[in-house]
Amino acid sequence: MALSIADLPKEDLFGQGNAGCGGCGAAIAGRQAMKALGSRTIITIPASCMATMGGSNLKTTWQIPFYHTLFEIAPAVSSGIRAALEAQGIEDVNVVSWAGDAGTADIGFQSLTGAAERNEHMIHVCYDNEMYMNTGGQTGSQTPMYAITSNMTKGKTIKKKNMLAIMEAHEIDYVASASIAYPLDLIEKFRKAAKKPGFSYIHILAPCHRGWKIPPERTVEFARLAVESGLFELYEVDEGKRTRTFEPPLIPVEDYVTHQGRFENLTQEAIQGIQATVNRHYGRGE
Ligand SMILES: Cc1ncc(C[n+]2csc(CCOP(=O)(O)OP(=O)(O)O)c2C)c(N)n1
Repeated sequence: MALSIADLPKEDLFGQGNAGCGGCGAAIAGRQAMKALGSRTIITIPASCMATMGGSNLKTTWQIPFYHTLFEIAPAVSSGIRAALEAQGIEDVNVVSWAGDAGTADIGFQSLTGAAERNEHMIHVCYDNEMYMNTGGQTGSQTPMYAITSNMTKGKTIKKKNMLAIMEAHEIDYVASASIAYPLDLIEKFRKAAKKPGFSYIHILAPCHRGWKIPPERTVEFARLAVESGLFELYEVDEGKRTRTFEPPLIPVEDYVTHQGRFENLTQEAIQGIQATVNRHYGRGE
């Protein structure tokens, strides 16, 4: 039977009193994921907004053990935590590394690919706000083409690197994309990942209103428009089997990119180019 909101635990293991901006997409992702992971979870977080907003020393927003790691090493630290649990015969704990797009796809990539290759018993989460937000919104490999950032003020000139495809190529137990606008889909995917004996990777689109230059109260709405337009596909690769988990209505990509300040330089020609790429991906006639 399909999961419903009523089935979810009432307790919030992350979220209350966090130091994030109002309307922070990453904080919403954390709150949703913890509904699936539960209290028997240890989380490692490298340098990022999420590490900062989670607190430090004795005051953390996480109601579970939370380890703030160096930028490059969250999956390596999680691997060590899993080894320590195994040495003690403890089997009922989820071990999670939770990083931003830079901590996943750029500066944290070497430890991620190593842990995935070893098929460590853990979940790596990328919350993707498509910029380096904690240091002022710089461009990274997950920034989409044309987006204006603090260091590319005319817009990025190269494409977003496809991290989901890269992780799929590791042939790990489970790979999934998720969006904070589809909480039940997201929670279902975390539940599946938590049951796997090896490595899982979940990539969550979590808009940042500061970087995207959108009103804070519209964070979830833009996370939804990204999916509805087909630009961010919701799918999973479970033991090698690929399934789309939501069929998007394919609204025009223009409805997603306009009203985001970061795309204010986008030309009609560029929008048509993006639309053609989406159409091709979904096999829609051009
Ligand atoms: C080795 C290293 N390089 C750079 C930094 C500075 N730094 C801290 S957080 C951050 C950006 C993190 O971006 P991302 O992982 O996308 O997470 P977000 O801040 O967007 O939540 C950078 C560059 C650092 N702490 N360590």
